[in-house]
Amino acid sequence: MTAAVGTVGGPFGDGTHDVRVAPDIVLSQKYPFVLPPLGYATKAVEPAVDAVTLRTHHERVHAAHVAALNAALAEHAALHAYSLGELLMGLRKWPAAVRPVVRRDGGGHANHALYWKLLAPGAPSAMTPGGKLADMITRDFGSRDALQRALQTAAEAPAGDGWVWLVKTATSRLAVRTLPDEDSPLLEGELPIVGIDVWEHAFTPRYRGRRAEYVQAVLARLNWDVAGAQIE
Ligand code: MN3
Repeated sequence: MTAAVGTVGGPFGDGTHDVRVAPDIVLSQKYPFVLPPLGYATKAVEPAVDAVTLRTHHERVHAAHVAALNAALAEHAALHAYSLGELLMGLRKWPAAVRPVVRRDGGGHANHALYWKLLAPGAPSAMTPGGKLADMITRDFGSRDALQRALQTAAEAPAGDGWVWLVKTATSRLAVRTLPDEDSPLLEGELPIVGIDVWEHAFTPRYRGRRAEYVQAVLARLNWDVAGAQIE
């Protein structure tokens, strides 16, 4: 996934995957926004996320966020100069009519793009956090296991539709957040590092509401290089 962006209906299952993905590939996109390719086969992250769920989620749900965002921004030419990251961080500055769409569909676009990158295809790896991120996890959580427990606990919060996040706060600390719907941590000026879409996946047949089990499965194949790249 070294190409900056893909197109709707872009390549699937081409087997290519580059873990050294720039953190802001999608956040730097400007109108018109495009759906990035997964960069791996839809079966490649089974059993954590099954192929049907992955494909539907990418081709329909994520694509719908992109289409809705483009449709709404078509009439707001003044916003075409801003990147997706700027649109989310500056939400309060935009016309009231467009704010809900930027929040829901701009957030949905950015959130899902990061989530796809964070899933490591192929056999579950023994990948662990490294570099600066590893140091920050030790400093702010004590250990990776403690971070995992915090993320699993956060996933159990009765947030309804939402995501569990590991963020870098404005004071450069790591923190776990549970945010509703498609709210991006960027709305509050916090940098997304790990984002786990809880709602849809926690209720697929494989998990049937066992959210902690789903979060554990995702973390077991998390691409920590991608997570680490978010703060480099
Ligand atoms: Mn989703």
